[in-house]
Amino acid sequence: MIKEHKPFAQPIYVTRPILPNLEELTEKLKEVWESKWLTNNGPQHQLLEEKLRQLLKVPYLSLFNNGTIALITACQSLRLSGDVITTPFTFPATPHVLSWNNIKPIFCDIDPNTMNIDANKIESMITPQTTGILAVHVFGTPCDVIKIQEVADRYGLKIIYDAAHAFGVEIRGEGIGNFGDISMMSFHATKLFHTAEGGALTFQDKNLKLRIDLLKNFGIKNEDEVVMPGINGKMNELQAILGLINLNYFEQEREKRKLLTETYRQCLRDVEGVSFLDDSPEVKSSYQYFVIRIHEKAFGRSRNEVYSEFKRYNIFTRKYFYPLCSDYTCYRHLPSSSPTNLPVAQEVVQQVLSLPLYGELSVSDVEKICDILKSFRRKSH
Ligand code: T4K
Repeated sequence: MIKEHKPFAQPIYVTRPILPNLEELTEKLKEVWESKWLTNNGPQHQLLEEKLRQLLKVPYLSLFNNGTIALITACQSLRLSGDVITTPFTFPATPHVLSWNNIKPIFCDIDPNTMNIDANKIESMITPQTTGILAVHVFGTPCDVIKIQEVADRYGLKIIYDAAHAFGVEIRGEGIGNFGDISMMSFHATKLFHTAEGGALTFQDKNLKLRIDLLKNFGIKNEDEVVMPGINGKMNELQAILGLINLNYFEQEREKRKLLTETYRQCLRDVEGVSFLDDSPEVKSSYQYFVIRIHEKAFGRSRNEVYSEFKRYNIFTRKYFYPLCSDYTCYRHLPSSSPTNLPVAQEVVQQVLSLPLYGELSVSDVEKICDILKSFRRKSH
């Protein structure tokens, strides 16, 4: 007999931010109040920058007011122009930062397993106009960084990684921010580690640090010189203290999410028509999202039906990242947006569903979500 499930009493969202103890925050706020220094490379900003640099095991790091401005600045700092090859399966910010730099996004199909840009297909998209690759470690799963580097080296292309979801990810002990020319991490409230809004660029090159820090502060070198057309990308002191405090909480949050992810996998492993990625032994994960794919034929219900049905139980999953960026009105006219160029992405985008994942959930909440999901399944006759 199928057990009837009651809806959750409170809405269950796809994610919830870690929130520090208010007294702890007030203590830090007092420090900022006393200093009367609120932004423009203040002491809290400097401290957070250094702490993150060490934590993420990168030689250079620059903080930003959000991840999108950080990515826009990354393109500027590498002087990208013309065409840049990217993935259609991502958040709107990824192709938009190219447009804001007058660069044409060229959409390349994705890998059917990782859902990241298919490194084997990048080469066929390269033309004389191509200046770089903007790849995304989608849901925190690392791209094929070795193959992408090989292609980039062969054609003299720059690589930017959108590592918005990959805070604290390591590949064989190496911080993910060390691959490519620049990586961007987002510290938005929905991320494992956050500063409400915020982000950072990580990179290897000392000269890039100077250039990026100028670019994020209007290009002001000193009181007498403005040396380039910069932007206002500065993280303020209030964001920085939130980050400094959240550094004390995020590892605990990651551990909780790991446990919940393992629970999801255990409960859903044998459900026909549902698939998901397992951890790789070489990768330390961010547990940023738990994403399943619904295979309509085998599950008997479509992803859209599952998404709607969940709402009846007060569960608000997300169809990250539907629609494909190549289907947005601003990009669908591009030749690379043609569905025939992106068959894998077109299929995957109809299957994906991000299930709730955050430390406040209990193991039994996750078990209940899985039981509810299983109850949606229609067996074929
Ligand atoms: N590249 C990639 C690959 C990205 O995913 C993102 C951002 C970026 C670049 C750009 O980085 P930022 O410029 O944002 O730093 C959210 C986030 O706003 C966005 O940062 C994130 N990716 C994206 C995947 O998710 P929405 O439109 O889905 O957010 P929203 O408001 O619907 O929130 C989702 C759920 O989170 C809510 O249902 C409840 C919960 N929530 C949200 C907020 C804002 C909270 O509990 N508290 C909160 O304060 O985009």
